[in-house]
Amino acid sequence: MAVEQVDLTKIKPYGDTMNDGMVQLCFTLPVPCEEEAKEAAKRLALKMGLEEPAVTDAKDLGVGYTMFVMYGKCKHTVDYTQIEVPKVDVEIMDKYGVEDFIKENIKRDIVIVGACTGTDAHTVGIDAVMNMKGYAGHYGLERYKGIEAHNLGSQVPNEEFIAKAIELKADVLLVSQIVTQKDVHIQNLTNLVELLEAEGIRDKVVLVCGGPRISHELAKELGYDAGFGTGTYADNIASFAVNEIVDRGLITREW
Ligand code: B12
Repeated sequence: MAVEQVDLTKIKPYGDTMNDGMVQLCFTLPVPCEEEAKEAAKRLALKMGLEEPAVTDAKDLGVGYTMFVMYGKCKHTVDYTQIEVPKVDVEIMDKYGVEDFIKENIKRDIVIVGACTGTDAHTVGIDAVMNMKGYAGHYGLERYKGIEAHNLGSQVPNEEFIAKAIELKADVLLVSQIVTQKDVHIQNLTNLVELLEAEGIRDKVVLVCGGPRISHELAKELGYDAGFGTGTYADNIASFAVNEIVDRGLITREW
């Protein structure tokens, strides 16, 4: 079978055949589950740019709401060759590489303090990158020689987080934000930067945030040194942090 050539200047979703544009989409409408609701869902999908929209599932949510699963053909394309995404630009080292780097270039233990802050109760993400056992075969920061890692858990108010960072003389602060409803993560992340600035310690720490809706671009916009999304391992964070400590001349702690 001949492999079809992809035109990277005009990519669209692939379902069964190249460029068929097939997508699956899920949304809820605030109307009871009846034929008119299905028709409304189709019209909405058409307005979104889906051709031949089909309702493949409509579930009555019981309180005058209906959830739809739709199929349709996307008529739009994207020029892949024009896409540039800002990413953390550092060579990723594994645990042993980071440990050697610390020994050779920093020559002291570094202190990393992490938490899921604000009202956010999701501990799994910060645990995955910090806990001894790690995540998906990658050990967490607690296991690294040369790193003193403190995981404060979840729902940690920014003030408490900063107080702990000062007490422990942290080199690196890790902030996890999972819930993004009504942009609560933006407000919380911004508030932390303001508080760090008010304490006069923003420039003395490496400040990193992460979570499934965090990108490096967003993190930079909010005043962080780096941001990481899904699929992050301790390796990524540690590689960035130790390089940043050296590049910014933070080897000798100033506080
Ligand atoms: C488990 C879970 C819960 C558990 C959390 C238990 C716990 N101890 O953590 C409980 C039941 C408490 C919960 C509650 C809620 N949840 Co919840 N939850 C989930 C769920 C199913 C899994 C999250 C998870 O553990 N992922 C696994 C980890 C490993 O992935 P991760 O968090 O992305 O972390 C990785 C990266 O993002 C990154 N990373 C994460 N943190 C950091 C930090 C740094 C510094 C760095 C560098 C990297 C990094 O590295 C990690 C490893 O690769 C998700 C849905 C889903 N499937 O993702 C919903 C989800 C996150 N929850 C959601 C919601 C809405 C809620 C509630 C508001 C529901 C409600 N109405 O009550 C509450 C909020 C409570 C609160 N105050 O925070 C939404 C969030 C939507 C949004 N974007 O805002 C999700 C996406 C579900 C959904 N589709 O609606 N939840």
